[in-house]
Amino acid sequence: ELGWPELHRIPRPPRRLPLLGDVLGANPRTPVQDSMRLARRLGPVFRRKAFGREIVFVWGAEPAADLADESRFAKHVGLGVANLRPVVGDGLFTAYNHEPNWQLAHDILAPGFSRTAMEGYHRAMLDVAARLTDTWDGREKAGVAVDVPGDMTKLTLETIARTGFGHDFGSFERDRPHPFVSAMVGTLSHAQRRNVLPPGAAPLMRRAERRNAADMAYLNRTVDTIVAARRADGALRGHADLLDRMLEVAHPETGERLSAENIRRQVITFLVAGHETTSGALSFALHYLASHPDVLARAQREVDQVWGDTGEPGYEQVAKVRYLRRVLDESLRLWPTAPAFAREALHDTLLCGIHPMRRGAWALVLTAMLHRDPAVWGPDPEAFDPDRFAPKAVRARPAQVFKPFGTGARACIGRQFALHEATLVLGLLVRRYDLHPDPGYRLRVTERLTLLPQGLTLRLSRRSRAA
Ligand code: MNH
Repeated sequence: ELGWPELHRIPRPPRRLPLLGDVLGANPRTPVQDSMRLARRLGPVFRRKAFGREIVFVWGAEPAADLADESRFAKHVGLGVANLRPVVGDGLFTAYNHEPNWQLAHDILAPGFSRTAMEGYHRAMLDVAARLTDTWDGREKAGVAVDVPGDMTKLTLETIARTGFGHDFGSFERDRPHPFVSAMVGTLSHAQRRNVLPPGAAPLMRRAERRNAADMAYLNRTVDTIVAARRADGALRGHADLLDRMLEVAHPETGERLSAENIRRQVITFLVAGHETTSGALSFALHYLASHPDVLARAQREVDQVWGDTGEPGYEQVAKVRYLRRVLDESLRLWPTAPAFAREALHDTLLCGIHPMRRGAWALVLTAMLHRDPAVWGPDPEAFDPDRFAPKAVRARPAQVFKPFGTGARACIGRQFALHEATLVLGLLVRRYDLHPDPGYRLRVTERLTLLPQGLTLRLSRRSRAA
């Protein structure tokens, strides 16, 4: 039993063949987009046999708001998240709510995302962005298109590595992704495949499992090197970065510290969680800017005005490009790059007063559809329109309908970090370049637990202003 005593009342797709069930017609590479198609047919609460088992999906604004009630629901660690446990165990993202290392690490690391801490990362973020614009200047001069998701991944990996751990992967000096990225992508895709395949398929996966073990070993080795270098270096940084906090800071009340094993898990967690989703967010935003010249022009006017034509924007100036922030929000509305999160009942309860759930029963919130509920976003939710995030429009909407960073105590700890980094980089890019899409490009979305615009390339031209 799934803990949903009246599951039969929840709509599901019509059965096709007795054996294949709902699996037929589902593409294992695109579980999220397949679920989005089904959502449109089946309504705000539905179920499907998706990942080798029956899952309840929720995307209507009302049931999603209900699941955000922290007195009745909490994060559920399942599916893709649970499949990452062999790599990151009780690291912050994958810890079960009851595991003591969650609260311990949360309390120790949260100050690493305070305003003061963020101000301290600004310089390093500018330096990494300058490596990107150096690279893009070269492409522009050569008249070559840029690989947007590839370059955004380099940028965000270098940013989290540098600001969090004082480490340089040298991504911009490489033609191919750093082996750390390949190993990470390998483990993420593997986790997704394990979701999609029925349990009986395990023997077919033996080679893939071996590969995955090698990828995991590589991730661990990389992290051990980073930690060893910091320990050897010995210089105190005054808790200026995440690694320093992990190694030096004791819990303010209990005096407890993170174990060496847990630090390893946290470093991988932050290197992975800290770059893949932000890279996607930047890539989708660049896609929408390039394909909406009026939006791009307005963002350029704003950045020129608020930051000036040249010079580096200060920390304070980043939050002031309000329109550009709306562009980012609107991109995250349409393609929340962490496309779903799971919620479980803390005790027996009714979802929306009608669907009984037993304690432990869970549902998957399909964020990309929550962000398209016509009852909230109007008759044309597919239209890209940053003005949906103008203050007046936001005030007119109910709470709990925009959830790209999840919800509650287990929501994204890196939210401000991601927003600062992404707004800064988008501002620097639109100030410097006009963006020209490939006229033949149609947005297609790759899924590997996170979302990315597949094969997005752009041509650049330097704007005439000096910037
Ligand atoms: Mn992030 C949790 C989305 C950037 C580190 N992140 C989450 C969750 C979502 C999410 C959704 C909640 C998942 C769940 O409920 O199961 N995160 C994003 C998006 C971006 C992002 C869309 C960028 C855009 N995240 C970042 C960055 C970092 C980071 C940057 C680190 C620097 N995120 C985390 C961690 C968690 C998390 C750590 C787990 C927090 C917890 O459970 O306490």
